[in-house]
Amino acid sequence: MGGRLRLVLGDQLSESLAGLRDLDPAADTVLMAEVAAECTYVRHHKQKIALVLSAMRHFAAALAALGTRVRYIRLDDPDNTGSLEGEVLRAVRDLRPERVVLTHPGEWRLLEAMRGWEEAAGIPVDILEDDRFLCSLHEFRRWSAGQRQPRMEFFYRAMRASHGVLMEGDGQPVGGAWNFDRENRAPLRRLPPVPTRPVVPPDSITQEVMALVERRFHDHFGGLDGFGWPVTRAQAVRALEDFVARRFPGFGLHQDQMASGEPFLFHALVSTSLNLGLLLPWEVIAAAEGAYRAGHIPLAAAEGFIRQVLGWREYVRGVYWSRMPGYRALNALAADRPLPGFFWTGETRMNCLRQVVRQTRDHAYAHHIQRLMVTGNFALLAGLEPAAVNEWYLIVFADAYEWVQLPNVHGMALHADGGLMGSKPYAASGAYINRMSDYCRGCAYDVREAAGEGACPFNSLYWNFLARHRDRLAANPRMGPALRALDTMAPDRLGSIRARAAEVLAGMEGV
Ligand code: FAD
Ligand code: DLZ
Ligand code: SF4
Repeated sequence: MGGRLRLVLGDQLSESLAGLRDLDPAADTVLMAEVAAECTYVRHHKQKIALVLSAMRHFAAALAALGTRVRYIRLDDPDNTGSLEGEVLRAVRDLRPERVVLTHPGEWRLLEAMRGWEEAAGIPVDILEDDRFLCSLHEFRRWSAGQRQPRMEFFYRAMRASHGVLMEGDGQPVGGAWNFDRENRAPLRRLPPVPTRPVVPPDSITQEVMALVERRFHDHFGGLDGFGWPVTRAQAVRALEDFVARRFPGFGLHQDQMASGEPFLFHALVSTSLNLGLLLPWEVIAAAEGAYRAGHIPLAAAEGFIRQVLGWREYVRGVYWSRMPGYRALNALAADRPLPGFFWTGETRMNCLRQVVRQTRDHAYAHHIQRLMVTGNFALLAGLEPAAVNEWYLIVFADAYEWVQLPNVHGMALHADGGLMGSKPYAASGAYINRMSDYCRGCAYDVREAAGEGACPFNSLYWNFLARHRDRLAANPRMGPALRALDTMAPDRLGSIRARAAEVLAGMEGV
């Protein structure tokens, strides 16, 4: 054939993708391949596999409708080799292209594999930069090299200024401050009616994929009932519009809250579409800034949301690519306990964990504070082994890819990087969960108690965590108030709390 073979991965579904630019429809072929290796390198939630494969099929059909030649390999094609490398080599053999064009993948394991493809294929393989982000990896490295500690807040301010987002003409942030987070931390009191989540009814392509997933991956975590993620760009754009119109006004105030039976609250539900490439981050940021400037939402809501997309999302990607592969192996707190079974079953008397695990099983979704302060906080306090916790997070969420999952879990939630990302561990007792949710009201444990059989496990584990890591944490001025509270506790009291923690840890499967 000559021309170029252009591989598009399952999370590279953007028409503007670097690897699709300057495409010659007469000579080039786009390769997209559903392969067992990508569906099973961890045992992804069924909804994640269905989402990726359905979105891939829709994207391939849209490309073909534009006149692009697409070689689409289905999972159940009898000749499917089972791996991306196998499919690239098979296509090179069949089509004899001059070169292979790839766009930088989102996971380190795949980039490592791709580096060997040139030799295996015997033709040049170009790996192009993935420029669907606002900060290139090169820019991130340059920025972080100039920082004593590469903290997100300073990165975010630099991004606001350089991209002119929520800025006044004189170079000052709109509203006179960079951060309005205080206004976004209201405790849960009375919840106003929550607008329903927009569900995209599965079309025939999605239904076919769902049946395939049930057949091939029936023993993977989670269920497919109620699958409603956008699988095309048009659906993703509509879902973003729906968020801006109906849920954005409540986003800021309720951002950190958790409520039984309300898995989605006022959240945007755009991470699956952003991470697949159906939406691009600057579109989402422009929609948020536009809603504020039109007077539709308060500044605190717009700023809080933009900080997540322009700040956190870009920052964690920079951390991932500048620190891998060593990052994943760090274990600063020497955590080594196995993951308890209730992370999969939800069978625990701790109502907060039961609610979050069950909603994750049903929807492949939990919002930020549930991920950080319920499952993440428990894993931190109980000293669960980072590798097992990371794998759980990569499996259970529909939006999980290692570039975004790993820094959030390893760095933010587990503090396994020793404080590179978070200035202090996000360790909290049951009091935090009680303030931000209604979970404790329906719990078998007493959130006011730290010692004794019926005491909330988060409380004893919290004090035990502080005592266990006291020397390390003492070096951190932000831990001062918590450590002072620990130090002024009567020794008997601390002894009975730590005895309760030991009981919880010893019988963790039954807590
Ligand atoms: P909203 O709350 O409405 O936020 C809007 C958008 O901001 C999100 O869609 C997302 O793109 C971005 N965002 C918000 N926080 C972060 C963050 N910390 N890092 C990166 N982007 C952010 N996000 C993922 O996309 N994939 C993951 O695998 C993932 N794992 C996480 C694990 C832990 C322990 C924690 C604390 C956070 C994790 N996040 C992850 C970030 C965040 O929880 C999700 O992006 C968010 O819950 C997705 O739901 P939403 O679209 O309704 O987000
Ligand atoms: C997540 C995923 C799944 C489940 N399946 C495929 C697939 O069959 N083919 C493919 O090209 N990509 C898939 N993906 C997305 C990749 O795993 C993703 O591109 C890498 O993890 C890099 O982010
Ligand atoms: Fe969770 Fe403790 Fe509250 Fe129960 S009492 S819901 S375990 S924080």
